[in-house]
Amino acid sequence: MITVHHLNNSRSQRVLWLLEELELPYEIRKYQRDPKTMLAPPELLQVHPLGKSPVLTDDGVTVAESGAIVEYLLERYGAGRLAPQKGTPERLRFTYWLHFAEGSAKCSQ
Ligand SMILES: N[C@@H](CCC(=O)N[C@@H](CS)C(=O)NCC(=O)O)C(=O)O
Repeated sequence: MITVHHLNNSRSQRVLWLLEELELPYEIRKYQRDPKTMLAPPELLQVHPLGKSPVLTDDGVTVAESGAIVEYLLERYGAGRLAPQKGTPERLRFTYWLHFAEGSAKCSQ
């Protein structure tokens, strides 16, 4: 079973969107930011040493970094959906926006 370790108001939302688009079954484990510091709770450190969200666990595999999670899900479950064929201009645009979303686009923390 895919588990999304989801922090409130975070990039983790993008992983949930993708799972919905792919119509995959998954569960959400929720974590709340500290209201003063806005940091993730220490429990997330037990899932991955970065202690940040999103983190995805699936069948004994743990994946952090939203871009890596997107690539993992599309490679394992996409069956050709959503990711254009490698070597095409469309794929380059896909790669650009994938990295933009976790790079230059802003997150609250
Ligand atoms: N590059 C990482 C960034 C992860 C990250 O910074 N997540 C933020 C939420 S958007 C977080 O967990 N913040 C709480 C903290 O740093 O304690 C990714 O794309 O997944």
